[in-house]
Amino acid sequence: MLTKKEEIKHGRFLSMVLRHRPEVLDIQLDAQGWADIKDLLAKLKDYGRSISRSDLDQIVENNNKKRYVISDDGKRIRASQGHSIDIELEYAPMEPPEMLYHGTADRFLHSIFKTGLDKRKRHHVHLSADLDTASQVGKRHGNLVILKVAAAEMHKAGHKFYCTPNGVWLTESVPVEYLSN
Ligand code: HQG
Repeated sequence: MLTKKEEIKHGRFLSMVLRHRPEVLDIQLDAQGWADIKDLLAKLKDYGRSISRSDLDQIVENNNKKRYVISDDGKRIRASQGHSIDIELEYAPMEPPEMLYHGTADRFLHSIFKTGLDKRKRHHVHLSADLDTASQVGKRHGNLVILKVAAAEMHKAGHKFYCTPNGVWLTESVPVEYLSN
């Protein structure tokens, strides 16, 4: 069993590898972002960060945002969202709720209300279904501001939305006219 602290430490490293820099461990992700678990565990060992399969299951299960999923056959793992590398998560488009929220920092507002929300380094703009989550996300950046996104209206106008297994809503960008605070 890993301690909570070890879980978080290994989880952070896993996020870095599965979302941004698989080359650090010399692992291959497939086109949908999946890594072979046996290979991953072997490469972690070579890297000096050896964990067992049950440690990995513990990290996946206990992760505070359920950031990773294991495939149904138990052989592969991927991050559910948040990638900067070029992979295709292949979520089916879904109808969003009337309103979604985006937590950000006040210093970004000027720019956001000029050009809308864009995905920056990630693949999508991340939106939350509830205010609580949006405030956690936004506080990471500074003085919290929560923006409302008229998601149903955007959807009607043809914008696609995706919902990850851990409940994060994704979309390509949010034009200014759908934003309010
Ligand atoms: C801002 C974490 C200026 C945007 C969280 C945000 C989330 C603009 C920042 C997930 C802008 C990007 C994603 C514009 C967007 N002008 N600033 N036009 N458009 N921005 O971290 O949404 O822990 O890439 O408001 O919990 O904060 O990684 O995105 O403040 O779920 O699993 O640019 O990351 O999850 O920041 O967070 P981020 P985010 P993990």
